[in-house]
Amino acid sequence: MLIQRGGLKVVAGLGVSGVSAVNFLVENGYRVAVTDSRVTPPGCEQIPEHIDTHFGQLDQELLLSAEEIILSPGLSPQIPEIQQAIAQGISVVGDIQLLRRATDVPIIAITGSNAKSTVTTLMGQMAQDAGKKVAVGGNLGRPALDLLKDQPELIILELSSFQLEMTSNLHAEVAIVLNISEDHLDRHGNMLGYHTAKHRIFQGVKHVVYNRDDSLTRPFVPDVTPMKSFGLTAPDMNQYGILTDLDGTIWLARGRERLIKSSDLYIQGTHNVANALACLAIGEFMGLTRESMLETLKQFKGLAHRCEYVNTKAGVRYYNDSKGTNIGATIAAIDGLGQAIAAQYGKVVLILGGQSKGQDFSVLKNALARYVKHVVLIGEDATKISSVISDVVPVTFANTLVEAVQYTQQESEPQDVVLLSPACASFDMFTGYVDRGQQFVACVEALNDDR
Ligand code: UMA
Ligand code: ADP
Repeated sequence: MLIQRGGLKVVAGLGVSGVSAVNFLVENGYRVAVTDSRVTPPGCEQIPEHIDTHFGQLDQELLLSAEEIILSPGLSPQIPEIQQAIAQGISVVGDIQLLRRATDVPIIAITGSNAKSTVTTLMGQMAQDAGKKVAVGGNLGRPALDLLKDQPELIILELSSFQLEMTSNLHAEVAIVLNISEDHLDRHGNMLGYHTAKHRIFQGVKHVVYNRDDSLTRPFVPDVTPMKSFGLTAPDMNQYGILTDLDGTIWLARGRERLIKSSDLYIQGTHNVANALACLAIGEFMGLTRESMLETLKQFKGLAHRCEYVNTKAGVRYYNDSKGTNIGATIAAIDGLGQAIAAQYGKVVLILGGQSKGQDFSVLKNALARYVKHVVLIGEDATKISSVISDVVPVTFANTLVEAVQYTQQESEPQDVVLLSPACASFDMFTGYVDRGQQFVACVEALNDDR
């Protein structure tokens, strides 16, 4: 029997991270109650039966009786129930804060508007291949507190702006903001709010990696904090970047030293070169051997639905980038694939559209004009998007994804690639980006192999 510790911990919002927080607190002898606005919140069957639960709405009285509130990343701290608790001096934290308090194990902390999951997974693979006992999770899916069960010597976390908003003094061994472009402004109010949340990752950081192509990623930390940069330019001494031979061969490089050809990476596209460079810089701070990291880069196959090669039909290659849910991601996909096929005079035929989340699509025009020969639009904001882009690229409307894929076959020739990278949320037509990607793959597989 554990001794009860301290006052009441109230977990606000169940779901995957709420369940892990409840179970962690119970196992550590705290008095715990849970509240969630949903009548049957996900995971309610995964917490001990004796726990006091208040479902159907957030219970204000319970929240005000807490010594501390553990807030789900799915709930904004700005909601009145939480603001009232804060006004009464009650501490409000997230699951990442509980993790930091619970362990001294070094944390590698990764955030950004795009590429978080890819870089976190690749970094985890590099650490594992180099012989580290590593646990990988956070926003990636496996909740942070569950990672302690592995008794790791190293924790690698993908962190969202929602999680960082609730985290102070993370004291990460290495922290990185990969890139910053518009996203989640509905939650953070404006870019400043979003940027401020992301940069909380650097509080107390021991080593920093930043993206020198994106000035918003560089933190203001004490001068003594060791820093490394990565970028898609020739690197200064001890920094990571690219060097290009006269014959056009691109090398990932550290200073003047050529490390690996970009064509030897399994994951392709310029954005993935940036992702690989970020991992090499983080890995150097972690003391991973270079040979081992380069070997991992040759093997790592990337994640599903991120610029993933699907199949070749009638000589045309099809790519699934269903996780391209904002304009920043779609630009990276178009530029990455577009540059790769430009030498053979190939162009991109793009499927775009869905719920546009109020983004400014004029930002896409440069990439469209340069690399895209035709756009097939789907989803509820198709007309709105067309009105912004149709002066730079021919546009066709499709009612279904099946229809869209058939149009792309008509519009493409063997040197071209077809890319699904919608720059939009999917919930108007699909259950999520995974469903959208799987349906795209099925449509491609169903195409005739000849014209
Ligand atoms: N919700 C309610 N009432 C509540 C609590 C939550 O309606 O009382 C709703 C919220 O509107 C929210 C939704 O439930 O949108 C999801 O919250 P959840 O409780 O289901 O969340 P978890 O299952 O705990 O998942 C969370 C992260 N979800 C969010 O940040 C929204 C997961 O990231 C993360 O993998 C998981 O913790 C483990 O750490 C997902 C995500 O979409 C993948 N993240 C965003 C992103 O990547 O863009 C930030
Ligand atoms: P996140 O976890 O931040 O959403 P993912 O690794 O899941 O990141 O990738 C999301 C989207 O971003 C995908 O469409 C992917 O192709 C794109 N992407 C990957 N790397 C980059 C990058 N370096 N810059 C911009 N977009 C990228």
